[in-house]
Amino acid sequence: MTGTLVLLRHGESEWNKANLFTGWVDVPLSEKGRAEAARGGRLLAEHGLLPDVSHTSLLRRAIMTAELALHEADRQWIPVKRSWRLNERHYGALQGKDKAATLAEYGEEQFMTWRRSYGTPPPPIDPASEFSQDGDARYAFLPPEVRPATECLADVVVRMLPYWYDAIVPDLRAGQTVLVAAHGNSLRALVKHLDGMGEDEVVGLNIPTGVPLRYDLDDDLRPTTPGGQYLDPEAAAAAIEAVKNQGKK
Ligand code: DG2
Repeated sequence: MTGTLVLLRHGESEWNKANLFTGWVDVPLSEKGRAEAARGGRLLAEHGLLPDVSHTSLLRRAIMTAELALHEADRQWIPVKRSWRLNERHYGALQGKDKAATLAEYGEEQFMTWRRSYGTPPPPIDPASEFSQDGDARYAFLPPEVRPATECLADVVVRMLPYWYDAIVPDLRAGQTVLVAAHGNSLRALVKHLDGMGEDEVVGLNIPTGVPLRYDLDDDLRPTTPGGQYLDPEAAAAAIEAVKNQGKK
């Protein structure tokens, strides 16, 4: 029997709060984000959705979210696997930039193309930028041609899917409840794949911070409920609106 998949975008980070493009910059959770992560864990416990294994990115906002949620659900002891393939989309030269200032400077169309288009990446980051990950020890194992300097969502799908098939699917096939704690855009890439969404459709998809999204999958790994089920649909709807409107404050 195929196990249950639970997707969890990390709680609000310090840079979500400050309205800055983050990408691969390794920022911590805000206090609100820590509370969101803990609440996510309580929701898991309340719904009897107790993870057997957890997968995160290499970024502390996802790592901490999984830890806080699992602590709250009394499952801090389960195995944790981490991969750069679950990292947030690399936001290129936008990393560290203010979303509202970027919107004002480039206009709504360009801003939304960079944020949500499937195939257009932002300009690449200058390796000398303080927000570049060049020289970051955690990516030293990646050959230079694989290490991104910017990514569009299509690029994220390509680098995320091998991890889905090689690491997450085997856990699901073993009948486990699998928690994937990751990011707005790496989860958009996964949801696009799971729900078989078209490139135009995924433009309108936003993932809220800190609300677990449950997917039950059939033997062909297709969702039995398309779009999955948020454990707190009201909180998810409010948080989705907040993500949509980023840059407009
Ligand atoms: C946000 C997503 O990523 O931003 O990189 O700024 O989920 O890791 O906080 P996250 C970022 P948007 O694409 O929604 O602007």
